[in-house]
Amino acid sequence: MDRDFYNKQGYYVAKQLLPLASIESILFDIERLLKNYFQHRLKALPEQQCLYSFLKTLFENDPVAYGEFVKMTGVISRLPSVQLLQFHPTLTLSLQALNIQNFLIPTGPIVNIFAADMSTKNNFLGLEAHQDWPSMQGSLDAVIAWIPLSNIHLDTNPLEIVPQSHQAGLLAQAVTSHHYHTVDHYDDSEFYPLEVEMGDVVFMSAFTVHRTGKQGRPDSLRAALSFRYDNAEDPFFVSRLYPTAYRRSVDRELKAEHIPTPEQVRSVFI
Ligand SMILES: O=C(O)CCC(=O)C(=O)O
Repeated sequence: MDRDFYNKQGYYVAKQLLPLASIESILFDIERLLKNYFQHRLKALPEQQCLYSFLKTLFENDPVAYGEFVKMTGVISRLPSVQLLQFHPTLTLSLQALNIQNFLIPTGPIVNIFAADMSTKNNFLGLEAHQDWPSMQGSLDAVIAWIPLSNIHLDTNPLEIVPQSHQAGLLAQAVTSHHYHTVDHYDDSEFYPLEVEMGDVVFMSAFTVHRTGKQGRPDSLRAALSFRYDNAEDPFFVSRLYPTAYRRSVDRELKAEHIPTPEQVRSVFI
């Protein structure tokens, strides 16, 4: 970790910080989730059994199921392998190098999966330029660890950041379809795309402006996780009693009527 670079530029790319086995086990778990859902919906499996092929076949054969899965990528953040990675020693040591000895987690991991040939005109799956701080509102030195789950090139929707943009502090943002985006602060030439490989970690300030690059080649898929950490020792954070913009809520409405039936419940206890 080069703390001076991070402080000045608002980001730092740590090469090969995480073991590939951890990333591979996450991919395996995501594929398993998708495979089960896929089989349930289409009653068959695609020829090639990989994340891209599950998603592409769903996209082409059952757009409703595809849309449901895309909306539900949050389920991935509930995987133990994903949750565990958040506390990997090399990540916590890097946080210490950024002067975060004790942290709080404002929200669970965020998952972003994009495939250029599965985006529609009205449905670019990536995120427009934004800062993460408004969706956290925690410590001033909050850190984002962005973790590629695939090798990401310039033409596979890379993460694009604006170096030094954290120094501008909180920028005006608009809210569109549940996401923030910064309004007209930077033009395209100021965004810097990051080419990264599995095992690399991009650390960035919660104030660093970033977005998903729109350059996506067909037949490719890129996936990434984003972990967020607040510094529990930041006086600005402590004095406000450790706030987070994320809310926990329980849906008290039953999601469907008349299920599960008593027979369905009994069937799992045979
Ligand atoms: O993965 C990406 O392209 C963008 C992720 C992002 O902006 C976020 O999680 O805040």
